[in-house]
Amino acid sequence: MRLTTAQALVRFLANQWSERDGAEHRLIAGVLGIFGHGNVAGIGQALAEEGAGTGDPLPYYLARNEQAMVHTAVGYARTRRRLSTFACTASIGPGATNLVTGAALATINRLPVLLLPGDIFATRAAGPVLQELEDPRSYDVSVNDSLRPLSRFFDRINRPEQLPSALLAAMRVLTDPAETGAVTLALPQDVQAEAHDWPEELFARRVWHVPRPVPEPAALARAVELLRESRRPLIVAGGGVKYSEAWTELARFAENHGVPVGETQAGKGALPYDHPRAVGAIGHTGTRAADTLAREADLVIGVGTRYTDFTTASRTLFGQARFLNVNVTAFDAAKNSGLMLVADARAALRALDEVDWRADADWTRRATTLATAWQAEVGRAYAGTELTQPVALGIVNELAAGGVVVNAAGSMPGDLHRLWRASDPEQYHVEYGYSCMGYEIAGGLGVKLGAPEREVIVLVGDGSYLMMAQEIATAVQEGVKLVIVLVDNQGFASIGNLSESVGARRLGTAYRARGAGGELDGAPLPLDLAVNAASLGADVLRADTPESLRAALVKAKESARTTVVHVEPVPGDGPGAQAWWDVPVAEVSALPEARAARARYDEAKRDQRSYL
Ligand SMILES: Cc1ncc(C[n+]2csc(CCOP(=O)(O)OP(=O)(O)O)c2C)c(N)n1
Ligand SMILES: [Mg+2]
Repeated sequence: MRLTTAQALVRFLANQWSERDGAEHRLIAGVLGIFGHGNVAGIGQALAEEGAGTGDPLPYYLARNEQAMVHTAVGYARTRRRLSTFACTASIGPGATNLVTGAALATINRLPVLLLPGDIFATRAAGPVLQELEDPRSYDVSVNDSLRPLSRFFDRINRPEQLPSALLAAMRVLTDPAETGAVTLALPQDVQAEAHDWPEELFARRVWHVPRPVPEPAALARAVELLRESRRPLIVAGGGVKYSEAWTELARFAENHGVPVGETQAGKGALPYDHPRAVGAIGHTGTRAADTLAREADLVIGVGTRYTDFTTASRTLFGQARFLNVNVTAFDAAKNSGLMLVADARAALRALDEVDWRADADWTRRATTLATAWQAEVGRAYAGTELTQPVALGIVNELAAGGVVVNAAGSMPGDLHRLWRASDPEQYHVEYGYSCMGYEIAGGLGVKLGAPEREVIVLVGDGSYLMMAQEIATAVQEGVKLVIVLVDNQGFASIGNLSESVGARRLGTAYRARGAGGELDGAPLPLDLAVNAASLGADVLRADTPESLRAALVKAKESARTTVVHVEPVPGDGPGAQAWWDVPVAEVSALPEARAARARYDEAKRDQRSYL
């Protein structure tokens, strides 16, 4: 079959399916893109020829920023439990390098995305091409090589003949739960347009079976032994529980064996907040219940977690525990010198559930008491007559039943992790692997594309909004409705507080004009982000009291259009961090507050463990 390389690529992608538990899904749901000379005549032409409307196998979505389109693909892939994703086509040069942050985010979060940056001439016939970065040491380098360390598979298609094997490898990695992440096929613009005779079989319908690896019997036997020795076990539920859709097995295991369950950001909602074994968020942004138990536990059963410093409170939690790590990747299962149970979360929890063993009844009871006390604290933080951030989150929480809340960076992820009452496993979507400012709206668009039946409520700080709000235009273009709650506190509340705590005097963390003395401490900037949102095509409502926020959210939910609710919260915090986070402080300084911060730091650092 004689087609261009780009036409063959598009036709191949339209015929790829994933399968797990007997259900098939389109592996590539569509193509997000921005055209330029590196892709318009290749992929652009191919999509136009194959048909790229919503009724076609590969609908095309015009995005506003290449980084944002990776966020959209990630939001979609996470919502679809990694069984389906988008391809992202970018032009040469800046279009391609704009993918970099998105690629890192996808790989860190173990979420599949297919990146298709245009690349410089394979023939080198007309180099240097517009936007080409030349490396004097080699012509075999382009800016796309910056995607190599961020991609779980990277290939450059310098000849059409290379395409089939590259495509098969790309699909394998996208659908492998242990390997998945960003997958990049760099596409020289001349090769995209080049014709070739392809074997018909390349375009056959192909189904990629997503495995559920079972635990190896010997490893399972070792795990059972470890369980039997434990009296005070604690589960850390991570994103792997959700990707595996293992929440029923998690609940059953926790119930049958009396094991309390703490949750990471990616795992939050694995159990409903009021499940008798749920103790809520764990780690630096954890609940007092989970963090207290973490300090006393004799066994931590990590399920699908990669144990970031937020989860371990920079290795100051779990001081008395041994680790049993259920993970589909050996890399994560081996962390903290844990006993490795390399397996799918659902398969492993089913196997472990067979064991005749229970936690001490006192331990299980104590977990319940602590969790109940924490819920009372959440109730107090959510109640209030003034519109503080926790009160605003409480109102969103109350009105988000059956929906999804989306967030990523700033002061809200911590508050959400500690406070949010997740009623079902789909409800909580906080990107905290990369905690990337700007993920919120673009990622929320992907969430909504993945779960159109759900109300998607995006929470975004003003800092994040200013970094990447433009996908509101894409949502409007697609008639995809988002409710966006823009929490405007005129700067970086999170980093402002962090700055103060490390002796950095809040430098450069508030949105202020340069003042008379030459510092960034002048008048507040005259920004009106509500007007900005309206200019992108959203409906806009403003709220400054709990009542007006509730009314605005009700109205936004009733509307069919993307609506931004602009909130300026009054100062007021909920419960703060219950465990430490290691952010190194200046060892010498002339500033007294920095010296005091260093003294506090040295003190806290003593609790850090090696987990060897
Ligand atoms: C792309 C990116 N740059 C920088 C950071 C570091 N950072 C984390 S939170 C934050 C401020 C966020 O401000 P805003 O969205 O207004 O949230 P707030 O802290 O005010 O709640 C910054 C700069 C980041 N997470 N992502
Ligand atoms: Mg802010």
